[in-house]
Amino acid sequence: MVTSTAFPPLRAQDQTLDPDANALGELRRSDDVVEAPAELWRRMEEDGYLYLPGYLDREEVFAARRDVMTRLANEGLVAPDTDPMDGVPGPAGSHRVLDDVARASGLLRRLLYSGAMVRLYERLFGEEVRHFDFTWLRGIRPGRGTAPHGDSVFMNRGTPNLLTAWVPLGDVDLRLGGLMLLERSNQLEEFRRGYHTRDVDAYCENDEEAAELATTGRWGWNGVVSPDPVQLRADLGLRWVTGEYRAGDVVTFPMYTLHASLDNTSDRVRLSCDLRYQRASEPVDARWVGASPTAHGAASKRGLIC
Ligand SMILES: O=C(O)CCC(=O)C(=O)O
Repeated sequence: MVTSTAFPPLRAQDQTLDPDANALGELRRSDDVVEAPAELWRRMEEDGYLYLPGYLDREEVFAARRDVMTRLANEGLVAPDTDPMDGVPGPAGSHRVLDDVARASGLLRRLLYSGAMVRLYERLFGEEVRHFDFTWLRGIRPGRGTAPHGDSVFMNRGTPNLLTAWVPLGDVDLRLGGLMLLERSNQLEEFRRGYHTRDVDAYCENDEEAAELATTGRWGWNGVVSPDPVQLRADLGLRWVTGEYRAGDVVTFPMYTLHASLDNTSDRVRLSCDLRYQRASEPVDARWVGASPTAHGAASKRGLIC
């Protein structure tokens, strides 16, 4: 076995990732071609993602981090009597997505939705762009990271040409645990025809739980492609790719790339956000736009005859 020497043992969903060089690798950087959209698209299609280290201004990222962490300290998600920049976990154990905090932070909104970020997506799409108004701001406490999934199943009611940006709000080392992607999984045709056509907010009208699924925010299915990142990778014969991220890095990928995150094996909160850009001229998934997006709430549920 040729072991990937770049990494110590890495954990995801409480499992140790296979360290074989055919199973685990480092992200390919594309900061060298960031001004060249044709080459960016070629790599995005080939690898399933673009990794742009140092794309954003580090000081602007840290300013947004301080603002957000201070707000999290007020909520008890970060320990109140510590330097909020350290991200020491507080007494509130919630894992909720912090869209309301993102909305309240002008510094974060400016970082994500103006300047260099907008320029990146205008360059990629070659025309005017828009973003979802919902921001998946995450304060991941020590423990499991995010389970493997594609973004399609959460946001496939608009254009298929949707891009996610994953932005670490601070340096995210391998213990804090950042994004991992299944390289080339965007190319899996059988997933396009199956998994990626599903919708976490759809339910079968003849399901015995239909009334509950229609009227509450409860999900019939959580969108996870597999709870087991080791088996999933082995079944597909692809590689997980990941790395140590620094404030200023951006990873962007289509909604067909399967991804997850490493477990947080540190004693700190990992702060990051994921957000979405698309062409302004293309249809948008109504769940994620407006002053109060309906998100996965009752108003977003769709009954199907199945
Ligand atoms: O940051 C994470 O843990 C998950 C990120 C993610 O799922 C995404 O960017 O779509």
